[in-house]
Amino acid sequence: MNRKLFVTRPLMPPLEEFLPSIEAIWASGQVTNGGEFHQAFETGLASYLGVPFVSVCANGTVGLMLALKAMGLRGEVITTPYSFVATSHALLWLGLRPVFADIAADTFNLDPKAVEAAITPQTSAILAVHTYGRPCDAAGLEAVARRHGLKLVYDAAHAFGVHDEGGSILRHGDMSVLSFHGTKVFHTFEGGAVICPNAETKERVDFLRNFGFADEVTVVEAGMNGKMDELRAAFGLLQLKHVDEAIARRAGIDARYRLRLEGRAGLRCMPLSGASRFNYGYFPVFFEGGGRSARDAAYRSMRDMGVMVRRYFFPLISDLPMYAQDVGSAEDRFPVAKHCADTVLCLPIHPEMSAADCDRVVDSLFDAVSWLD
Ligand code: T4K
Repeated sequence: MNRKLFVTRPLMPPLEEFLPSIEAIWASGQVTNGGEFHQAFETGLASYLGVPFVSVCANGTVGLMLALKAMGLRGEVITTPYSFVATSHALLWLGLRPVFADIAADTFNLDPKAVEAAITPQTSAILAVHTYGRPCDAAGLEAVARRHGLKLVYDAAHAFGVHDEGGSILRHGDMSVLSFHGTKVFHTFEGGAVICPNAETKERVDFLRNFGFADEVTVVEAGMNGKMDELRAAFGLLQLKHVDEAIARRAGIDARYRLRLEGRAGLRCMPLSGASRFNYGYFPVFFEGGGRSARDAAYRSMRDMGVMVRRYFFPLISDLPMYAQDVGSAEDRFPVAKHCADTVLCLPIHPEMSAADCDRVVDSLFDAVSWLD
């Protein structure tokens, strides 16, 4: 069989560029708890992202938990069913109740009108996701949050480096959270970051990620161990030097896919994002002709050909038995999200891919859907 083409591959800078950092960590003996690399990574990241206050942490899920905890939320939080399960899990871990609302067809993200309709007296916040890195309708969500006195938190796990006309989309809302998992455009093997609006909030998050210690003898609240160690911080610093080139290569793959796929009957590419700077982290196509059965058949057949496509995000979180809220079917409650979950197929996209790899993916897709012609 042909070499497998994975949906993503981690960006790995030349090893020799990382070795001096490893040597420095060995020499210093400071492996975690806010060492030099940790400080330098937070500073470098804030500057790269164009945001004032960043707290790096163990992973995106922990970042969500830290942000939600720092906001002191209670009761219900409105969120999207069309996401990776970590978005809702973070709420459950904090004893918050996820209440799902539908997404908008043009953004794949929470529809402000649906959010407003889901508000109850128990609602304390909105947890929106910039799915596939596509910016949410920030103005719409902000207006709903303001009208109802709600906090607005963004799960920006996919949104590293994405800008709209006003700058980084991480500036929107009360807080945003990035994931630096190995499958992301920018990664530190595992890792994440909480984007804070001011120094006070960053200090709170920093306490929370270090057991709640304010100093050696003062514990201000029940924090956790959410820290990032020196090796990963050093790797993150190095990644910052390479990520722009990686994003440019991803943009090339995206463009090639579009060239070959646009106009193909039955298939719809995710529309271009409208972001002034995008990161090309995912390349979802939607099986508008044939629906779920056609999508699932293509999923199996492409994987049989070594093209390891994924169905991000199927099933809907609200369809998982542990999240079922027994108030009607997803088709009725979240028709847009349900349609996306049933028809989406994410094609491989990462900086190691060649034009020939890209063509192999498209050929395997056309082969899989030839019966749609
Ligand atoms: N919010 C959102 C919206 C998210 O998407 C995520 C994570 C989070 C929150 C939570 O952030 P973290 O706590 O993870 O920082 C992956 C990732 O594990 C997960 O981080 C990610 N979202 C989610 C969308 O995808 P899987 O189960 O699909 O990963 P896996 O291991 O099947 O990897 C996919 C492919 O990537 C593999 O087939 C090959 C390639 N790969 C993967 C890894 C881990 C490599 O080549 N090397 C690797 O080391 O979940």
